[in-house]
Amino acid sequence: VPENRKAILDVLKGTTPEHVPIWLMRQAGRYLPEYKKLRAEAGSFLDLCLTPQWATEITLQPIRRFDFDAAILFADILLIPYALGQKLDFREGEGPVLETVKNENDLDRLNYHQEKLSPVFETVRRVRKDLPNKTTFIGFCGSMWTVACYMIDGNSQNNFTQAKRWAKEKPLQLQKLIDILSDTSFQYLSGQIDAGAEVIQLFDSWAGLLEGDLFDRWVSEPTRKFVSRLKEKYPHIPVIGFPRGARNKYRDYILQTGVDGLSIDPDVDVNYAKTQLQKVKPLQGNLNPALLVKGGEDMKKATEKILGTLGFKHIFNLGHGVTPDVPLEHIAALVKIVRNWKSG
Ligand code: 1CP
Repeated sequence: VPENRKAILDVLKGTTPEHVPIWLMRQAGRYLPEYKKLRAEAGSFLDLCLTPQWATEITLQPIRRFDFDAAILFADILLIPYALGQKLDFREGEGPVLETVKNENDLDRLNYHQEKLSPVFETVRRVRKDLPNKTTFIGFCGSMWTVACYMIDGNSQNNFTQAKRWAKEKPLQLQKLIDILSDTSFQYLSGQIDAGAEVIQLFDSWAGLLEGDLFDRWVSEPTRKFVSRLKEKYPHIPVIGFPRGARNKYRDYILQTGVDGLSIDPDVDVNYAKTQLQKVKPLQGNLNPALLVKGGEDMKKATEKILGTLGFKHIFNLGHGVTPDVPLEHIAALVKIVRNWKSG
């Protein structure tokens, strides 16, 4: 096997990889003792994201420990609202809190300063230099709808009541915000790609809050436009979309948006995934994060079911992020099962 073949790029480009690749969403973070140590030293999560020395180290920690097929940039989807001038606070044990955007006036006051994010691009350059050749480097941002949710409601505590109200009752106002996010996220991802990101993942964590026409309008359509803009400038960079919780809309999403790969949550039935989604594009994900906590036979069986059904046109991953209570040896066991799997 040539050293510079990247299994993840193979899958996304429609070539059969040497092995089923694996990485885990939120693979950098609080389940790792070496992360917790740096987190305590840094004090603030934002400082951790915006100090290249720290962010580089944290991006590489899970690669050193588990030899995943991809590294994902250590950053956060809320850095865009931060660069737009919204006050952002990460409270210990509580998650992020943003100042809220309430009306057109607040929208007019948003002012994007990409230089606030220049440490992120420096991190990308450093990570790319230090990564093994076989490891793919994934850059990311939040999708427009999901970032809008946080900007409008401030946090996830109230189930994004206001954002859903904007979607139904204030479409012009929401469109204005979506357009701002589309322009700024495009510049931000261009910076990541120019600095060395090889694949982009769009996290649409709250896509599942919308159904039917509202999903089409605020998830699929902005994503389609955004992906086509990225493709025009960077035709060779694969894009993975993750409209978490999209249920029966996953198929519309994969048919309409132009993404190169689709990440699926644990609620998607694996046989449905094979017949209705994987026929269209390669897939990623699906293993329930709770099974990684459990480990043992249950994890093994579920993993082999996914491998046996989705085979080599799949990037192995969880259906959502790693939880902080995961035993490290379960991750090592999972990587081993996936790496050694051969189709029957
Ligand atoms: O592997 C990695 O850790 C990569 C870096 C990464 C990514 C891809 C982080 C670091 N955050 C994200 C994406 C992200 N951030 C999403 C999309 C994916 C998902 O649905 O989980 C979302 C919704 C956020 C917003 C966010 N940031 C939350 C969720 C809050 C909520 O209530 O909705 C939280 C807890 C954060 C903080 C955060 N971001 C990342 C880490 C490691 C942490 C924990 C910070 C800490 O150490 O306290």
